[in-house]
Amino acid sequence: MALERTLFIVKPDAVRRNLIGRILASVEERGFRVAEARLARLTREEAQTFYAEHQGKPFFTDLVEYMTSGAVMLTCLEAENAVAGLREAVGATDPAQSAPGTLRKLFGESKQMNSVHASDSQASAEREVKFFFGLAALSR
Ligand code: FUP
Repeated sequence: MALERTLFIVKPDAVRRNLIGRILASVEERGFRVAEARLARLTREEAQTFYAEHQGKPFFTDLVEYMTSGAVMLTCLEAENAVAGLREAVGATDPAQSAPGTLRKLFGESKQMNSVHASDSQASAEREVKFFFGLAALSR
C-alpha cells in the first residue's frame, strides 16, 4: 500500500480545551506521521471556501461562525491508507454516534463541536492539503 497524505484539523473547541497535544499524540500512536503543522485562525472566507460543499445547508452559517471562533491546529498527516484510516480513527460526525475509542467519541462535545476534521476522500484530501499547505505538501 502506498503512503498517502490527508488533512487533519484540531478544531476550535478542542484547542480551547488544551487538547492539541493529546489529540496529536493519539494520531501518532495510531501510526500517522505529522508531515505539516500550523496553528491558525481561519478567516471567514477561508472557512466558507473550505466548507463550500455545505453552502446553503441550514448549519452552514453556524459552522463558519464556529470554525472562525478561535485557533485551529492545521496538520497534514501521512500514513499508508491515511485517508480511510484517519476517517475510521475520527469516527462519525456526531460524537454520540461515533464508535468507542474514536477521537470524536473521546473528545467531541456535539455534532458541531466535534473536535476534529479529517478529509473524507482522496480527492478532498488533495484539495484540502493544497488549500492550507500548498501543492508541494502533497508529495514532499
Ligand atoms: P464530517 O465529514 O464528518 O466532518 O462531516 P460533514 O462534512 O458532513 O460536515 C462538516 C461539519 O459540519 C461537521 F464536522 C460538523 C458540521 N455539521 C453540523 O454542524 N451539523 C450537521 O448537521 C452536519 C454537519
